[in-house]
Amino acid sequence: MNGRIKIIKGDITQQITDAIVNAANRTLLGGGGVDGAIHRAAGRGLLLECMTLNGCETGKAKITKGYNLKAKYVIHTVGPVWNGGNRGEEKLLAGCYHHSLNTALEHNLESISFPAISTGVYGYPPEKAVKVAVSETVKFLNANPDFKEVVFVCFDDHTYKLYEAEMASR
Ligand code: AR6
Repeated sequence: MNGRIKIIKGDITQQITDAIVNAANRTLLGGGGVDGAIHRAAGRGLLLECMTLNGCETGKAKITKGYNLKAKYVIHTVGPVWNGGNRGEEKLLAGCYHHSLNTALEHNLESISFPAISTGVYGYPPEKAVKVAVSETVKFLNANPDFKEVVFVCFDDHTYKLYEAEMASR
């Protein structure tokens, strides 16, 4: 991948990529975790724009401006709630990465930061989620050689180590 995938420990609201991805819910009207942090940092303009979007289906993505964030855009995606793994969770999570990356591309963006979608409140096992995240990202970067950078922003050491191990295994 020639250094186009970065894994860092940190806070997604501080990233300076063209877009940051929000692990939202279907209403797109805010919540806890990453969603709460992004809305707090972006300010009320973000909520007002989200109110015009009519929500978002699980596994899909919608884009807004970044308002007070360092990133110019927020791509909101809705991860699946983990229900044991036999309810199409993997395909839906792959859809989150696929649609977020393609939304960035459609808007001529070149860099994007992802949180570990669904691995918090939604309960997706992180060791399974990182495999989906990395595999969709590698597929996308292979198909789009001009896309500059995908950053996986990890909130804790455990998630960070899982991404490192997944990348090392490829
Ligand atoms: N920067 C980076 N990662 C973070 C941050 C941050 N500031 N804060 C938390 N994480 P979650 P989900 C990590 O729960 O599971 C919301 O209420 C966190 O440690 O934010 O997709 C929405 O409105 C975890 O590893 O998202 C939905 O209702 C990961 O980000 C629901 O939660 C995702 O945790 C979505 O749940």
